[in-house]
Amino acid sequence: MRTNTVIPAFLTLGAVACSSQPEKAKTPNVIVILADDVGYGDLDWNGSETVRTPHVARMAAEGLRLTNAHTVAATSTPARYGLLTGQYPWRREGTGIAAGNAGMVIRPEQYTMADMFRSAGYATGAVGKWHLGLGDTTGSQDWNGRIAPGLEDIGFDYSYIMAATGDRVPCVYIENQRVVGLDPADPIEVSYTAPFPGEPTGKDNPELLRIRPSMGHDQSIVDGISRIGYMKGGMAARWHDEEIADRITDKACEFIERNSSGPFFLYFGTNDIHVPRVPHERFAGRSGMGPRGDAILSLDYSVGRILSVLDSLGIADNTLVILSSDNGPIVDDGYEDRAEELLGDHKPWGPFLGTKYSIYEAGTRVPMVVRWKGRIVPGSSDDALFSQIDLFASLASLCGGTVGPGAAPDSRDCLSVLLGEGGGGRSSAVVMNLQENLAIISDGWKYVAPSDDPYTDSWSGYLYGNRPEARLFDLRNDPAEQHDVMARHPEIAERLRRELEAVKADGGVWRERRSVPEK
Ligand code: NG6
Ligand code: CA
Repeated sequence: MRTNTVIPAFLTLGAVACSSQPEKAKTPNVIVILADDVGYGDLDWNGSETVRTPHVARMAAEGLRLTNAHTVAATSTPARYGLLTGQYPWRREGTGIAAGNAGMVIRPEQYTMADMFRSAGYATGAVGKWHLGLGDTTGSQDWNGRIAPGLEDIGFDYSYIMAATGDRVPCVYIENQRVVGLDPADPIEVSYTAPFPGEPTGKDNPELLRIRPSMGHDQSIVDGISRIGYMKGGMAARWHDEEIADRITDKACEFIERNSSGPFFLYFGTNDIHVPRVPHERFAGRSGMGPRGDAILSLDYSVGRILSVLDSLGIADNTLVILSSDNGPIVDDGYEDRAEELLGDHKPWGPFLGTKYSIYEAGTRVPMVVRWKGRIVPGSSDDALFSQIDLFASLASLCGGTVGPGAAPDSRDCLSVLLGEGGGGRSSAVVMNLQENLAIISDGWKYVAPSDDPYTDSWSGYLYGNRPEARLFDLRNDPAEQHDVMARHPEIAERLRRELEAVKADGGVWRERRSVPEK
């Protein structure tokens, strides 16, 4: 149900002006801010009292909250794959959590959201966390030259990225497919199979660490933190964790400034609040919740910078800004950062069960705030079902981009929901957990397909939520998924099971994209 607080007078006036002076509306700039591992309850986007995120709160007050929005997967790579290609990741092999030296998960033959924006004449940029592979095949990248294929080949004119995650090597920034600040006399080597002889690791040299791992994360040491994977060399190019948020936010803002005459599309993946959580000293110790809470403050700062650069350039009323997360929250994700101990009353998962990795709601139900000044009614909200997979077709519809046959096969045009104009949303959405088990959500019901994978992780205790039997949850009356109502509503379960089978049978293969028009 859609709720609007006030309909501002300028919206009505705008409509009158449009009808008396027919003029083709300028298509808006679009910014997608995709935060990392931020849960439904992690931001003050709906009056949270346990965390203060004033910039996010402002964005929500000036825009729309989609309170039933899902990412397509409970981990990063498949969620991002779905968002940028409009294809469910479980249709493709090799879309699971990518190593830092993975080859391109999205193949250059595929038509991406960036291609779609290019087809509409947009300048396109990707800044921040990437985690969708680079180069042709795993391990084949030339980290010391031009890393190709890369983002230019899938529609991005500009890129300034971290190859994978904060906790995976190589720990360097890559601008337009070249490592930034690399000294040719100190080349980079990367391996995910064997350590480099003589190079310290977290496992063998814990005395060199400033943060200790709690699980894994004991390979190469970069900036005093041991990571997943091994790297050698490239000392001058290595990032400092405290500076990541500032660096990538600067680059996002610079892209906006360079392209302020528009139209532009910016995909901004924050590093916050993924592990290792090492926010700048401006935020360290400020949340009272330790580094995880401090990283939320850092994320809020980045959101604020983006909003304020739009204001200062005078383009806020011509820019659609979407803030969401790639997957649900996790408290201990592998470093001893006291996140569990300092959580207090804060509930990263909101009213839902599970965490990142889980088939339960908290795995994929994420915050989503949409702001477009002068177009979206301030302070509005909608609980219509929305999936990030629909951003592709919805934004294409908004911007006049081409979605050719075979492109974005799972994406549906839900623009009216995205803009707070109602319309009901999609009839069902498929979500996936770490083990690639599926659930389908439809009309307030959730059918979880049976799986022999573990219910919990024996090592970490993570609640994956797999069960050998199928289950049905009534999300409207039982949002925390406490009661399996399969026995009470077998006919509803059967309807959803069939719907899931139909989605799986439909659009199973991706086809080559149409030729992408030159800009
Ligand atoms: C896991 C990592 C976790 C995180 C995750 C990917 C360990 C023990 N855990 O394998 O720390 O990096 O992968 O997170 O190594 S994601 O948000 O990018 O999907
Ligand atoms: Ca993530």
